[in-house]
Amino acid sequence: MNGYQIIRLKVICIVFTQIYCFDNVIKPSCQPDEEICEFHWTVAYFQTMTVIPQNGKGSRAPVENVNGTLYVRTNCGSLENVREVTDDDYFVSGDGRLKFMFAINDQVPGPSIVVYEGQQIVVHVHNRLLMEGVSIHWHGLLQKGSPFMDGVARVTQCPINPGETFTYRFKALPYGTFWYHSHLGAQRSDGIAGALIILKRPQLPGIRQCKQNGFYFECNRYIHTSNGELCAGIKKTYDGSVIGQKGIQTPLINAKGRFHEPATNVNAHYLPLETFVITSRHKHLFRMIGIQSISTYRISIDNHKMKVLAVDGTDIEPEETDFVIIHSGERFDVEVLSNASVGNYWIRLEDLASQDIAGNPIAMVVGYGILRYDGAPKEDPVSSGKVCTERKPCRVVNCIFGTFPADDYTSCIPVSKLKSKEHELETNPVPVMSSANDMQEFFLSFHYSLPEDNPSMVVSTINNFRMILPTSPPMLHEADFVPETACPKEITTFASQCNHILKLKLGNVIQFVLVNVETKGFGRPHPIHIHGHRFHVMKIGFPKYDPITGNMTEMNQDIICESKNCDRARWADSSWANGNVPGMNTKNPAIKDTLILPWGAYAVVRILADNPGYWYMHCHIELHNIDGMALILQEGERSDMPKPADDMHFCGDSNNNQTIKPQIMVSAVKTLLGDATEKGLSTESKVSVPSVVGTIVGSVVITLSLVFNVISMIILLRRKLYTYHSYIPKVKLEQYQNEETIKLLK
Ligand SMILES: [Cu+2]
Repeated sequence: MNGYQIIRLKVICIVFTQIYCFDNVIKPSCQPDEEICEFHWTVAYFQTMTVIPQNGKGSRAPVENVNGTLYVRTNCGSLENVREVTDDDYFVSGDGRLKFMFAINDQVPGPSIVVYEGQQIVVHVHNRLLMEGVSIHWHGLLQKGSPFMDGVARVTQCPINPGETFTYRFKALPYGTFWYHSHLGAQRSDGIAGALIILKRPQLPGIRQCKQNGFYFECNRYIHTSNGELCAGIKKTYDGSVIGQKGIQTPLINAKGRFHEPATNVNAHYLPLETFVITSRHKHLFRMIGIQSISTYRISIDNHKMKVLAVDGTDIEPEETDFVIIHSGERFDVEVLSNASVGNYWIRLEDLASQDIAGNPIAMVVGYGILRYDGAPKEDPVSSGKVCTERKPCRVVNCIFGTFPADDYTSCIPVSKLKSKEHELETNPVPVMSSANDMQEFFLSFHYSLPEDNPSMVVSTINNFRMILPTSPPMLHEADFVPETACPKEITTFASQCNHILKLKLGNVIQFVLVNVETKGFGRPHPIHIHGHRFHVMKIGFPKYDPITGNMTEMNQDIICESKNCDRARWADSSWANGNVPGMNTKNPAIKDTLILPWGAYAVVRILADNPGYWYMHCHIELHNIDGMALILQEGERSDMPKPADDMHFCGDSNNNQTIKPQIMVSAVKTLLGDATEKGLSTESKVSVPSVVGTIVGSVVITLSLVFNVISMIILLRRKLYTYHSYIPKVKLEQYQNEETIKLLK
């Protein structure tokens, strides 16, 4: 079918380790000459370690380990009726423990979208959950002209409620490695996420052409409860910042891993690991995507070096390295030359939590994948990890701190040292301000804070504001959004819970100074993500470290903080204002959409305000985002922004609308009905004289109010003051308004 793509599951597997038939080789979803690439998705509940019946019908059956062999339990009440798992069985193993998750089309990772630059992506998302709403964000896509398709529930759209279908339509721009994920709760790391690869057009001259599209390499972590449940705070990394979480967490590649219990040293060796089969003496591209909720992974491949070619979808001058660190939301395109002996090699994902809370060294949790040369036996590798010595030190790209301990013999290449390719800067030049009048500078401090109503706990904030999402999406309003709860102007001791909105003037150069001066004991790196833009990483100002231990000893002093957590800040040297910060790379900085902000550091990033819309900006650690470490950028006036699609419906506090809209009447009727119900007017079991009288009175009130509303609208229509908003669902009109009203509105 033209322009229509059906995802097909490959159900024939060759080896045991490929029981879950996620094909890690990237293949285009549509042909280059097709204009539209269309997908149909259903979001539903999902369980790992359960087999989907081979004919696709009927109940799932649990998969269990019996003495190192996997069995399908065909009878839920008994272990007697079992059969061995075969290559035809399709199941998601996770780390071997059953877990209740979410999934799109029963796939984890979610179905991949692989399109060509400029194609229109159409995704119909049907929510078959029973209780939860969902929305899908297309991480890294600019959404120019389509900000209402950005997929942030309560910012750019209403959640897609159970039973509803929402259609996303947007251009596949720019090219590169991107991904998509749910933007509600912890659904992202609990299953609703996948790769979105935009391929360069084959005929583009002068830029890197991929002979192969590469492999999916989607990193996630697996915990045995919801990713929204655990508390942070019992493990630390080299600089002393807190990066661990309680509980078992298995790093996964493409949803595969092996549960390891340190206390008993039990390793689930019988489970499949993601295996990348490569040919010898070729270059192979791995598109690494950080789906994980909170963990920071250091990735390496035994006996192989890596060459980083792109960060967050943007080409950089290649950087050879032994390790790449990836945090939540980031992507790295990495090239590997297969120049080792034919064999199997471990791919390692090390969780960088290296110390307990007291600072004592602990073994890092490691997840594994397999790099298998064509012709090598289908068995686990026996290779050894990297050894870094004084004579042969290692390199790591994208540090979460400034330096490793001296005896690690590892040097950091921070993102601020990476250089963009020239063609990237031609299409996305470094924003430069001509005067102080065409720039805005915002200091944003990411930290934990105490809420006034419960000072015994900490909450996640930016500038001491804990983001409360609006009840109605600003992107769907006709006029400028008025915060339902405005943030205070003065510095407050406790966190303020409010709609944190920053207004950007269209055409301005925007310089964000991201600050992380968290109190010792709470400090941790935050991966900061901006929607609707790719920013230039002008500078990262690191703190001071102990060169022997790597511990952070003094926060960076370039910034003066007006409060303990830098909620109001300025440059220590006033001559640095107006964009004159020394040490910035103004020539060829890396361009990203998600950046690790190390503890004790600041980062200077720039965008050009050229994309009118409401854009979310937040820490990409799932718990921090849920907890309020977020804000909304209002870019331009509402009149500068595109109008929402016709079929987008409205939700939330309609009183915020500054034009008269049908929802106001809907709300009024709902309120009246609600009041009547509360007073027992419609409760059958409470029939009494007063209630009968109340029912009559209530009915009269409702009838009069409906008549009043109809008359009001007729008057308003005649005065041409009434605006009909086509994105209000008809079902609401039909449900709450009489025929005459509907006729008038049509
Ligand atoms: Cu964070």
